[in-house]
Amino acid sequence: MLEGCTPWPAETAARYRAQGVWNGTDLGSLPRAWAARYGTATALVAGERRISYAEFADRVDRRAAGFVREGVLPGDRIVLQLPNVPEFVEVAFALFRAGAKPVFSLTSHRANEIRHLCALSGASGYVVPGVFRGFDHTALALEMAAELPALRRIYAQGATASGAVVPLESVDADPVDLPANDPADTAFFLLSGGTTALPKLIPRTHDDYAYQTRTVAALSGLTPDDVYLAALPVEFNFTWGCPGVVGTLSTGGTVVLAPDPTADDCFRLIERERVTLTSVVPTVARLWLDEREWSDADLSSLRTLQIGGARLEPELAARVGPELGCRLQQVFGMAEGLLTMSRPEDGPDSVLHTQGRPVSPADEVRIVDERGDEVPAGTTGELLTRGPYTLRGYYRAPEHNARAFTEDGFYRTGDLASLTEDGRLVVRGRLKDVVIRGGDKIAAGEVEAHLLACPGIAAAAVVPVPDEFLGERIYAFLVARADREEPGTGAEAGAGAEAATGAEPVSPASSAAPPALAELKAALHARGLADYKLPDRAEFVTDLPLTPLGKIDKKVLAAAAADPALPRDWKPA
Ligand code: OOB
Repeated sequence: MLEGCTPWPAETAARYRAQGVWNGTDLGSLPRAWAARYGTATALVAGERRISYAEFADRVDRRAAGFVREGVLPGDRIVLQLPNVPEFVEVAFALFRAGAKPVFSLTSHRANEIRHLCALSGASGYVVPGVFRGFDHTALALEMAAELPALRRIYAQGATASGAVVPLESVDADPVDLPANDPADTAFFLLSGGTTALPKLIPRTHDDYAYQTRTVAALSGLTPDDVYLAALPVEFNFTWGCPGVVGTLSTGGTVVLAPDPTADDCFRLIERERVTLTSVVPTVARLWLDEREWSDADLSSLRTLQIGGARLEPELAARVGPELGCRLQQVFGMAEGLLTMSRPEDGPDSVLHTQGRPVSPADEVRIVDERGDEVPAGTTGELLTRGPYTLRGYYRAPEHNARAFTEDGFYRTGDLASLTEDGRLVVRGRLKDVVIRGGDKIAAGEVEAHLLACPGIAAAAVVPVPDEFLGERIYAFLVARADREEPGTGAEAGAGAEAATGAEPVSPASSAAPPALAELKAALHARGLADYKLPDRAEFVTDLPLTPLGKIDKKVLAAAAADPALPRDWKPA
């Protein structure tokens, strides 16, 4: 296994193999195997392009040979940042074929995230979409290559060759013989939604991901007649493999790539391609339901709408069947592994009010109290899990791993949940310090670190605030530096805050009113933070409330964010 990844214990791995849970699949070999079975059937649709299974396998073979010619070696990490285009799928499988490990990045990632992903993974290559939605990814990639000596090649769509930049279209060569991958080895990296200031990388092995996609495809009853719409970004585990792109291709169905999840685009695609299955986050589901009233698109082909990634309100869940005319499947999942889903045979009450059962009989789920003791059904506690497709350690993160896993290998999800008597999961909340904004995960600590680096900020705490459309928005409580005037509170309180946080005294040149939200957003944007992480609201306070242990009391702050009428005169404990 790639150095820096944590294997399953030998006995556990042997058991999964003996049970046929892991069946020795090499993801890089799949396109050829699929082509042999499904040949001329349509594998991928994007706009007017239709790619058959045979063509897809040929393109993967040629690209894999192209990457090898560029010097890509087995074990190399390559950051992959492309939108929902066939090239994403081709490049991912070509890299699997070549034994290289793609690191899936979001197209919204900017310098802050990319620098970290490239540095942490030690990436030797970075695949970018050239200019996408007005942003010049090639220019950013060149900046990164100048900073990071290991980053030797930028593969850019639509670029001309120069220096480190290789046009992605030229990564193409006559197929060569390539060695098979060890199925137990890491195939690619997903990104963690994060709890810490910096995102973590999740190694997914050939065997574990093949098992996940196979299991979910079977559970969803997929057949070669199914048409899956990739409405959310393909690099999201939900879209890539629950059953998503990989599960659909594994069963001979057709994957339709949507440029974005808007109702306009997706309804048109559902009608035109006779889509049977798609997956969205609750925010998108709400947009679709609201748009449905105004649309005369024929959605009758749609059999199942999977909704997951964030809390789904039962009221919204109840609208899916009657208003979209399809079955709702609740999905609770994580890039780290564990997936729970409602099943076709589940009764309406369970589908509306629970997140279903784990997808594999080999999934182990525990709900524990603060002491780590298991709690009875119906009681809320932290969800811990281990199983054949749940990671045993983040990549190159030994210290974090020591906290994120129990001694016996259970992953501490940071989610609060309970189990029903019949083993269904009900997600109740979170322990982890994350904002889930329309399905995007934002680690509070990451935003706080950037806020603290902005001029005029002495202390920062980021909390979620409930929002009708996005589920949650990002709310930042800020303490201005002493030399900044604070509206309505004066400089005295600021001085107290400075003492509390140990902020450096600043030069008189910076004495001014605290920065406005727009100014802060501009400063964070200039620091290279992805836009979806920018605070939606910022409020200046004189102090941050503390728990008896001296930590910032985020419960108090979250309550205050949700209710402007609550007093802000908390005293540090
Ligand atoms: C999915 O994956 P991630 O890695 O972006 O986020 C995982 C976290 C979970 O730990 C939980 O906090 C939250 O997202 N979450 C949900 C949820 N599904 C995920 N919270 C409440 N209700 C749900 N149904 O989000 C993901 C990966 C694969 C499939 C589906 C979602």
